[in-house]
Amino acid sequence: QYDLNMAYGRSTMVHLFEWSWDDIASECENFLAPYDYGGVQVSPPSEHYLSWDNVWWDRYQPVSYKLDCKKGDEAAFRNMVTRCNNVGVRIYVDAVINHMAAGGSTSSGSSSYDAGAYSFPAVPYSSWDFNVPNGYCSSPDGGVNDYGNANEVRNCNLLGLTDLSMGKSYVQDKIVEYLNNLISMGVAGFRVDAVKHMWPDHLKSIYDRLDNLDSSIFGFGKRPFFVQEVIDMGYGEPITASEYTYIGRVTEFKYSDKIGTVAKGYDQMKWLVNFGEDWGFMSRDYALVFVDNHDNQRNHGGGGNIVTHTSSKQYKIASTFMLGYDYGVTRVMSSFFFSDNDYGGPSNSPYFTSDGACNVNSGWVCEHRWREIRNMVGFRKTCEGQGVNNWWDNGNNMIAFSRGSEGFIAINGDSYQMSEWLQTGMPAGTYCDVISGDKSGNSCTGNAITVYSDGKAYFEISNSSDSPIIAIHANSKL
Ligand code: QV4
Ligand code: CA
Repeated sequence: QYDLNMAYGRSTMVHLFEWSWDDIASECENFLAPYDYGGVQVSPPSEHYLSWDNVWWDRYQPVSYKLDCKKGDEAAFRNMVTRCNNVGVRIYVDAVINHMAAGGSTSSGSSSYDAGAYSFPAVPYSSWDFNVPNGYCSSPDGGVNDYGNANEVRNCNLLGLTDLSMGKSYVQDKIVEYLNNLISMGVAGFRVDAVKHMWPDHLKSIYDRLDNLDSSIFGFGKRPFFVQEVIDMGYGEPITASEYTYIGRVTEFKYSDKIGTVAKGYDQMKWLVNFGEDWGFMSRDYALVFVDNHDNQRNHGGGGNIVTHTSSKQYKIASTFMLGYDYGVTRVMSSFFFSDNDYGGPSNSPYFTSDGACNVNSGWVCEHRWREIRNMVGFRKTCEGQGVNNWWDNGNNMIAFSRGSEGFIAINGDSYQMSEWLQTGMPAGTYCDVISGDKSGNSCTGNAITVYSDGKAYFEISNSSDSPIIAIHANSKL
């Protein structure tokens, strides 16, 4: 299912990576709803192996399907889903269903397990439910080593993680029970983890058996949304993203690599004129796109030219382009600061500065609160359904385009000042540039842009700005 089931006009989700359920509930109410975010991808809620040294990735090693993870228990999870839905913000659960834990003995809840013996009594799963002990994996050491062998990728243990026999109806029953339990609590859909490592027809039978979404929230007959994590960089592996697009959306990792390539200056911005299928990406109807994700921002999977919050100017160029342009479903990454790739993030809640950003001393980056990004989420909502028009570029790294006559954005990625009269396609009037400020009543806390009766406006963007972008839209008209 490809539709996000978001509230009217909303189309962007944010991944609040490693945020606690309580903090997400507050964020929905205080920030996401007022700034037009439509939903949140939350980290895996299932009970998991608990590392002693606070790594983030222990949550990708499930111990059971009880909702008892290190960022909150079931009561907190339910409370979050309800509070977010009440303000029109949807919850998408990161569903780790390909495997169970690789090792360890401590758990985030109270369940015991023995990964070495393929025993997870709290589900319950026993060794009969896994591929390796039953001879379905052909690699000598039971691991996924050869990405050129589709059987091995799907039937062996990814990173030593105990690989479930998803062809078994019992295993499918347990996964269906888990996902339906989440649906009954009001979640809107799923980010499905490690999809390359599962057979498309197994996933289809699971998806087909899921309940409709809660009709009191979503209306009648609504199906859960799926975005499936398949890292397909187009390098010729036998497993491709396209095998999964018939059952749900798929992460377009090439987008992340290419937008980073351009933002870093390794490719000219003028080529973004046809950013999408012409670049070898999947159809926009299936794609979920992002500038970076929790893995590729720390070299855990994917690779490519990735820009992150640590290069703020490049990151803002990439993010504002993504949110301004018309391709795919957009997901904003929200990170914590790290120097060690394994570090699991602050134990304290985020706290904020007077201008609404996260205080860097809190340890949380909160890219989703950066004015340039949050206001482009509003731009995207205003421009929903409008195509890209009035494209202009200087033959190099200055670009501009409109979304119908609802919005216009100009970006200066060159090393000299941009000073241009451009056709915006917008109705005449004075607009607030939502990159340099906010519309407040009838005034603008940033720069005002005048569109004349011929649709033209003057754009002056300094190359030395950390945010070399101007964006105006129908709802920023003064
Ligand atoms: C280690 C060795 C293995 C050995 C194993 C045996 O490296 O060779 O077989 O011990 O015990 C962690 C460690 C990893 C360790 C493993 C098992 O980093 O070194 O293996 O645990 O103990 C996240 C992290 C992983 C982490 C995993 C489980 O990124 O580092 O592994 O959680 O805790 C491919 C896939 C793609 C995947 C990507 C990372 O196609 O699907 O790799 N991405 C998703 C998630 C990702 C998550 C997983 C899948 C696994 O986005 O965050 O991995 O659920 O590209
Ligand atoms: Ca598998």
